[in-house]
Amino acid sequence: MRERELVLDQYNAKVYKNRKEHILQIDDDTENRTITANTRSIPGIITNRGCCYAGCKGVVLGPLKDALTLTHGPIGCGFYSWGTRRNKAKTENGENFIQYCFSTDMQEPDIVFGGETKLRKAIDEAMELFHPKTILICSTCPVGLIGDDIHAVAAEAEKKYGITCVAFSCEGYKGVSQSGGHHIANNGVMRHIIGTGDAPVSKKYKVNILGEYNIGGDGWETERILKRIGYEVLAVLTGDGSVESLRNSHQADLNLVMCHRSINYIAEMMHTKYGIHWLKVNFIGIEATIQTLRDMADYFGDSELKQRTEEVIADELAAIAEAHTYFRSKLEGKTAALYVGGSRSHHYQALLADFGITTVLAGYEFAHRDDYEGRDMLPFIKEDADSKNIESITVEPDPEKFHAFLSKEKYEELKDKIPLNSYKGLIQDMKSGSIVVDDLNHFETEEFLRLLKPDIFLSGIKDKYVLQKANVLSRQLHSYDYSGPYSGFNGAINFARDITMGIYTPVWKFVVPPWKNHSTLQATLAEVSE
Ligand code: CFM
Ligand code: HCA
Repeated sequence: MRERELVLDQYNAKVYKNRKEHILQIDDDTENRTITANTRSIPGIITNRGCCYAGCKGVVLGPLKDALTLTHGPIGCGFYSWGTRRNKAKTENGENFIQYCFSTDMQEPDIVFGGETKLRKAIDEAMELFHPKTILICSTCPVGLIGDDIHAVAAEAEKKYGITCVAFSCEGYKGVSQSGGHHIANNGVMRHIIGTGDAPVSKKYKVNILGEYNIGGDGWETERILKRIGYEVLAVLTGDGSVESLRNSHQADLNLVMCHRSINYIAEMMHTKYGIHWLKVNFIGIEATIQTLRDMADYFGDSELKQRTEEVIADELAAIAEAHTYFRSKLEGKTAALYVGGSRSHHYQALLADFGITTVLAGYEFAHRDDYEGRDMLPFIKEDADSKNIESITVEPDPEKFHAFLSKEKYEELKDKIPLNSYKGLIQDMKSGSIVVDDLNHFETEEFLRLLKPDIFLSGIKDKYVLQKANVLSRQLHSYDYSGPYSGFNGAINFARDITMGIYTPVWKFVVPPWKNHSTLQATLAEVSE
């Protein structure tokens, strides 16, 4: 039996029926590579998924440094999303709210009698203390259940203070994971922020970076390389990003899409509304970064830019050559398992391959089928009650601001050469025999560890203890275990150094858990008095 069947066979009939659709073992049959994704987790199973509020507030909106993001709900939601995602930001124009946690701290009486008064008061207090130009309100579960009209309160605040105030109905229970929250955030940013500015931009090669959240400084490393070549980065969505820069982002010539899962909605809407094409990029991995830089140069089609691109690539490669060879000699032949929320489980396979590491298992917490199978299959995704619950907005071409950089003919010529308005799926890049799992749970993690014996397991805080207890090297691919950046040329070396340190310092193998030596189930009987 193959590994997939060995794991699935342990489930009862009902769970088996569900999970068999979410686990795939890649074989040579290229026809049969479909998977079920973006559906509800099985109650009682230990999943690593988060909620809709986490996707909206924590992921997409949280990094916007000049916006005061106010969590309307009990304090736990705001507290948990306070600084845990490592999206770094530098203060600009004196404004940077991301180190704060703003919450209405709802209590029982607010749930019973309504929380709008408290929300209004919180906005007044925020204005008095911080004078923000933008306030973003994010709802948590109870707000949706009691029906507070946060959108009306936001409209009032805009009038009262002359600011931008946008409300997001991203109650945690909406959708099946963080993914619904990404979509809700994309809709609000598109409706209320993008394209509302008119600051003049003059430079050639104007790009936005979409889906780069500057975890561990990744975005800074990417921008450094782009600037060396001569690109002007108008806005980053949303790592170290600002509402101010998003307002003017509609003037770009090209949108670079790093994490498509969290932001493909905006990329597509900006294409329709402003004519801006988007290019799927990957700055994780040496070869991937080189490919992306060449794709970008092909898009602009300028010979000077192409030459400058090659010069920078050669220079950056020379600077890391020695370290690359050294770490490759240490890591070649190792195997890895990757389990993160979305895009990273795909992106990091390129970086691992740079050092000769093979991926034997990869999975996403909340990706959709197109992330696994490629964007071409989008029309075949069937909507269900959960996905219909998340609003999809449509936009029209803007008569004044529409400005396609490529002619129709040029687009047709380029689209088969570079990933324009498209992306491949993770399954398409995985080797025969490897395993793909959607919404991997802790039971399956333990079982696949036993069967596949990967040298490294890259995932997150919720399962790292499972891995460490199994004596397997775990690195957190969400937070980078407080290291980074891992993007671009220098980032690749940082990553290889961290992995090498872990592999050659196998501390967990030397720790003997106390229950292996003696029984830890000890108790004393209380004396019974007569
Ligand atoms: Fe995109 Fe991300 Fe990811 Fe994501 Fe996330 Fe993240 Fe992630 Mo954690 S936006 S899908 S919702 S690349 S927070 S920066 S690490 S699960 S793989
Ligand atoms: C989230 C954020 C998270 C969690 C990380 C983890 C992040 O999904 O709400 O589970 O280790 O990257 O901070 O994905």
